[in-house]
Amino acid sequence: MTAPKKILRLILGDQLNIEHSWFQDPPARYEYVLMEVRDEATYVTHHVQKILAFFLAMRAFKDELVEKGFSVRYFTIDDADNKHSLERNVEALIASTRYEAFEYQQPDEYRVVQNLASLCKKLSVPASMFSTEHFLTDVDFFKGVFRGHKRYVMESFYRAVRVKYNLLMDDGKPLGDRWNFDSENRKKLPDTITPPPPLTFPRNVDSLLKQLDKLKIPSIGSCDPKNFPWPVTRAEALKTLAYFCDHLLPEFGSYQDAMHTKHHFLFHSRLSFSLNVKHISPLEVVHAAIAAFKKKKGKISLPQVEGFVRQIAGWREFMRGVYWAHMPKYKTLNVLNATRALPHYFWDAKTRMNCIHHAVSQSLDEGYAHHIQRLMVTGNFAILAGIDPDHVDAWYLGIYIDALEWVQLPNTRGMSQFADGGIVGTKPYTSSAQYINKMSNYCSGCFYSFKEKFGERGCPFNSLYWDFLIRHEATLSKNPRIGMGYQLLRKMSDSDKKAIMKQAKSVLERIEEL
Ligand code: FAD
Ligand code: DLZ
Ligand code: SF4
Repeated sequence: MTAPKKILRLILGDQLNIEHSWFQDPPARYEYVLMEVRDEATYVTHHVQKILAFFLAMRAFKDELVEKGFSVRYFTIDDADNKHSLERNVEALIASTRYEAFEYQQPDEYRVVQNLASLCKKLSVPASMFSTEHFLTDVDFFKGVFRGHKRYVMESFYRAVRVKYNLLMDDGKPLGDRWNFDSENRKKLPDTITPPPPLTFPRNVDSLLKQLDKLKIPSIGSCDPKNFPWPVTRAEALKTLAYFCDHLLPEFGSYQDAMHTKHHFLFHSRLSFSLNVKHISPLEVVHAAIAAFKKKKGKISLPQVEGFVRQIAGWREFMRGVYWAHMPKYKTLNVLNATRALPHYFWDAKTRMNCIHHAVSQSLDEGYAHHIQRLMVTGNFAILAGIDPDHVDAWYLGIYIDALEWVQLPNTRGMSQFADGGIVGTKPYTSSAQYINKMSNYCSGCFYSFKEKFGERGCPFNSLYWDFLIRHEATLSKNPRIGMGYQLLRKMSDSDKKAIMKQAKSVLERIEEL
């Protein structure tokens, strides 16, 4: 007697959600498939720790499913039958006639949605798509918030999410009678404070590293083979969340914008990979933080927890809304017509600009930099220098452990590079050395002087900042959010402006030598 046909269910590398309702269904009817494939491992040059993190997390998820009695087909990267693309592997499995239907969860990336939709048209069995049951909001919610509005404002969206989920609310009003505590959350790290060490999960990854090497999977960055640090299971993600609530949340908001040469993680949660692969849900993360705040009143203040909830319930969901509202066009936007290539120090950190040196070398060593390093150091330099947003995107999408296009693209092309002309943010996030010096200890150890614009030691950020405003005056001068910059520029004499433009030109001519 032939075995009854099963339903084939695909699980992508960023769909490792054991709480999904799929796993309440009777195991005997389904076969789950996960696959390590060259297409996903090479569509951009990823950081080696990112490839390791995805493969380790997928392997651990497979083990968990098998332990729970589910039937799983797992393609390892060196599997002889592996066709190295999601679609080709599914096609081959379906061709075996062992399955009566194909099911998958909605991918987060436009590219994968399109590929799977075309695959389904070719299959000989019925196919259906399911929700990932992960996010707090969907496309309709995003559209609903902004219906009738000329532009998106993150703050309005965030407030709507707070109300919808009753997060930090008090009888219909925001707790503490304020929605936003940003102004209290912008401190430099004083010498007297040492942030707690990050919670890590040391693993020996020597054999997997050797395998990637043997298979010639390209990568950037480094990894200590004996000490792969990131959480790659739900249990580890939950430990990271608990550690955050106990040790880091009390100072999270205050120092969320601070940067330091010695303390890379400061009070940040390091939860982005776990969230993005769906080991943990945004709702359980914000609920855990709010519960810690309620339990430890006095130790954790409202601005700390509000700052954290804003990142997850606000920015993360908002960015996803923008991505789906504007893809595929978003990926081509370049309103500032930036065309320059990324200089070599984005790949080797060899530059006398101490801020870039630290932000890049840390990213190469750890696959991580926090929000302000990404926005106000590397991103700031890229927009000021007029780097092509395609190059900037590829760098960000490759280098960070948490980088997936749906969240990387609006952050990079939108918020950081203003290549979308202001869809995500109301103004370009640019600054001179003044801001970097205010928020970090980078400038004190730098070859360049944060106070100078000119000469050999003039900080490149200074001349580039003013030159950027001059270059883009036609596009940006009417923007009220950067009115201050243009007011100062108007007071500048023509000869000062000429000197700045001359200095910026020379900086850009020497961009590879800075
Ligand atoms: P925390 O500071 O502890 O914040 C908590 C959580 O809030 C994060 O884990 C993340 O899920 C969420 N969050 C915070 N800021 C944002 C934001 N702007 N957009 C979306 N979620 C946010 N985040 C990614 O997950 N993937 C990316 O590819 C990515 N690329 C970025 C590129 C640029 C240019 C910038 C400026 C930001 C980018 N971010 C990205 C957002 C942010 O930098 C990271 O989420 C954060 O640094 C991850 O570290 P953490 O978990 O310690 O975050
Ligand atoms: C990032 C990544 C990598 C490096 N490798 C794989 C893989 O081999 N198999 C897989 O299913 N997913 C991988 N991923 C994550 C995918 O890029 C992600 O699941 C899709 O882009 C959908 O967001
Ligand atoms: Fe960066 Fe300029 Fe400060 Fe040096 S002086 S660390 S280049 S901002």
